[in-house]
Amino acid sequence: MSETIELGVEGMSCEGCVSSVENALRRITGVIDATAQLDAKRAIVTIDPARVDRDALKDAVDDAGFDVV
Ligand SMILES: [Cu+2]
Repeated sequence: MSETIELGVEGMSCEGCVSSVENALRRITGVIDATAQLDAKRAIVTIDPARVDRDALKDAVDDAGFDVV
């Protein structure tokens, strides 16, 4: 089973930032896929809801240098 969630992400200014956010999210256990969108200032994350600690998503984005809003 999977679920798609949307995170508002502040601070992305180029495609490098987009990749950083995507890579940070994809490393988390239970994340199936992550796509960040520069213009929309968000990340679309497909997760296995039974395995993902949602706080870990926010922490990973924070640690990569961006803010979840
Ligand atoms: Cu950048």
